[in-house]
Amino acid sequence: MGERQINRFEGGDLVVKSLQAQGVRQIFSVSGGPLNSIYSACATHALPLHHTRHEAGACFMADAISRLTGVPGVAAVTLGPGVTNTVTPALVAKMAGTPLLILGAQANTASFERGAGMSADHIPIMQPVTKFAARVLQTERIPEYIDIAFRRMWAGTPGPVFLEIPVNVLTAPANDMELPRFVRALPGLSAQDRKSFSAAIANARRPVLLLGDDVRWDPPPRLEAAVDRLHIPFATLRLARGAIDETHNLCIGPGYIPCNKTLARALTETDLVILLGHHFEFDLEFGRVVGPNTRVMQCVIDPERLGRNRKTDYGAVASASSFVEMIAECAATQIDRRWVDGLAQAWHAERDAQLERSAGGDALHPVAAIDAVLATLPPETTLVCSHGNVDFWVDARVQLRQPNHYLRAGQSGALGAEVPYAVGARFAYPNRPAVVFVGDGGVGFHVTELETAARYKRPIVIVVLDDQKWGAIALPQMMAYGGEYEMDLPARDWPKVAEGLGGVGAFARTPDEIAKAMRAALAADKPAIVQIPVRSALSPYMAHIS
Ligand SMILES: Cc1ncc(C[n+]2csc(CCOP(=O)(O)OP(=O)(O)O)c2C)c(N)n1
Ligand SMILES: [Mg+2]
Repeated sequence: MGERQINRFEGGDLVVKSLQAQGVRQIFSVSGGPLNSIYSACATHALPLHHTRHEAGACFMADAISRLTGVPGVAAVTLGPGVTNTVTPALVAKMAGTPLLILGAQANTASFERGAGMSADHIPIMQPVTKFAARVLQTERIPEYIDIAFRRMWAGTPGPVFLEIPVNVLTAPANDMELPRFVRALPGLSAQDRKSFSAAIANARRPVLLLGDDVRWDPPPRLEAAVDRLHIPFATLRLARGAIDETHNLCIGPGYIPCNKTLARALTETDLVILLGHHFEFDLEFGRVVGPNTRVMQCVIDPERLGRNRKTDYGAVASASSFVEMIAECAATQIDRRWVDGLAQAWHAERDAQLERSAGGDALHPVAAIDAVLATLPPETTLVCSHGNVDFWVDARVQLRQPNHYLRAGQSGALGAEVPYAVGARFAYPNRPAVVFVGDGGVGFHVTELETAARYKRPIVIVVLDDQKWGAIALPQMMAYGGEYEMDLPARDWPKVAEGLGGVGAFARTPDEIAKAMRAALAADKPAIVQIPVRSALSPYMAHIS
């Protein structure tokens, strides 16, 4: 980053210093003239600035920073099309419940309503895809607005916020001032709830614990010990993937019914579902499989999610950590250990059966390809997964050993987040490998961010699982309509694309070739693409929801 050439303090300095006061450690952008004040202030105040290839890429990278570090990521984008390019990542963050601050430029207020170049009416565009969208009209109020944005971002379920700052507000002279820092404070479980909840857990014979999103933003210190002591089977959902080591003997797999029959069975047979930091959402089939006489205990930080889609018998709006404190002190339980151990074994058998069924065939089955890739990865790897058919196989195969090492767009199911997420992961943790699983369709969305990875020396590895089609759409289409309509994607040379963008690449067709190609890619000091031809095999998830 170049050194600053001017000697004045203005709105852009207030933006950068306010972000730093809030704990922000870097900012993503695609260059835009009205943002020059912010760029110059980044140099003055040593806030690293990373320029990406597309505003969506910048926002997805910032979202990855939020998810992996817990400190909100920030993207600054130019006006008009710069802002509209952020609509999808804002929606993804809103649906996933991840914090993200998007700063949008705006034309000089003196030209409002005169048709200034590039200028658009951003607030009504951003309002439905954010939790808060506002315009800052006074330079001296920049720190206050950024503080409000942080408050709104963290209130209830976290999510994205948008601030628009006109260029004359950014470039007006300003005075340095004391800057606010928002600190999130969460309510604890009340004494009354502690008492009634622990009595219900002590009396349960077949409880199941589902660990969800709140656990990511408020990691409970003694979670694994509490689970061990009570011998409760658990599943991890979405942002809480890896909250406890998923190779643990009480883990019954990922918390998504469509790719986990064992979980569906557990929820049918349980007498107490403990839903921590989550609600009965789409991937839990809105709670429909939970028996009518099963009691539901739910603890969430956002009252809006309490009892949503399925009534709760024991409900609390409280922090995940205070809830885990309660279960850590629960009295001895009536737990049916045979049932619990049988569930964990059933999940292992379900996983093993996936592998057995994948044998043979010309091209590799996705499961064989995915397992071969996973076997090459160091434990500190950040894994990123897209949303095609092959990626639902990944979701079912991967066993996260630790929290905050898995990135997936989530509820929005958006293709396109995956490559920028991996680059963002490399900015969050420069020394951890970042590996993306993506189909031959999904890779086309933001593969150009591989160039950003090359430019900033953040060598990600993109694994393209290539079935030569839009498989997730094609396979169910064939089942429902007896044909495929424009679903084929011709064989393309993605390693060559990597080379053109400043990286390296290789094809791999067998487990041995995968091991070799992955080792080379992980050791390269450039970003890499490993392209693996796979056969088109409908994942249990897609089969279930189609
Ligand atoms: C932004 C966006 N556009 C379209 C879709 C719909 N969609 C879901 S999966 C899929 C096919 C993905 O193809 P590919 O990446 O090759 O993975 P495959 O399903 O073949 O394994 C499409 C088009 C989506 N999820 N997100
Ligand atoms: Mg495909």
